[in-house]
Amino acid sequence: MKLYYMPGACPLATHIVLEWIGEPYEIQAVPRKELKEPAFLALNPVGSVPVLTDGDLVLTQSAAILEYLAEKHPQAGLLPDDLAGRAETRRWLGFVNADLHKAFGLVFGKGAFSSDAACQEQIAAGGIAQATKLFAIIDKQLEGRQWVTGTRSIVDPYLYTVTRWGHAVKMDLAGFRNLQAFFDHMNADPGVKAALAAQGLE
Ligand SMILES: N[C@@H](CCC(=O)N[C@@H](CS)C(=O)NCC(=O)O)C(=O)O
Repeated sequence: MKLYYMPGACPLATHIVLEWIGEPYEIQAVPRKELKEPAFLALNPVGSVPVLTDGDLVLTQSAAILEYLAEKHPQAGLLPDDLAGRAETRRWLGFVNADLHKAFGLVFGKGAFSSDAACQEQIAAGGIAQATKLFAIIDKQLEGRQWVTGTRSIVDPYLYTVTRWGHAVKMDLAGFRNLQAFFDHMNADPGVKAALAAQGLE
């Protein structure tokens, strides 16, 4: 199994899950400029990471990759056995992948929407405002819970990754006590530490 990634970007979620699973895997950093070159586009025509290969299987899209890994390695307990538990996990995975991650797309990808600097700043500010609203919702969900759904799942590494972005862009997250406690315990997790170290992050 091989994970293609850029340091600190969304494949960090998959990387942490691979650590939690504990089976052998390889990682391959992809320089940003190579994402749009033919060799990488043959793996993912969108030109983005993550890509996970497993034998002949070439998988893209974080949600699909995370669910694939959880289903391939049920012993890791990262996707519940029961229907309602799986639905709840997918609900929060969708929230982080399709809502929170997308809000940060406006911040990191503001240049794709306008060439005007003032307009770009407005787009980024809109992304931060949206991310703040969404962090408030997940902070409430984390009240009394160590993990987003109550038990450790594929959602947690993804929320951790996106929360790192919030800190990286200097969002004021101090008011989100539960999110901060979640972030602190994830930072202390051996699998998280191993993935960060392998990506050259602190
Ligand atoms: N929908 C995709 C989004 C992947 C994505 O946004 N990847 C970013 C890194 S977090 C990327 O590769 N950006 C580089 C680019 O699009 O040029 C997923 O869920 O995996």
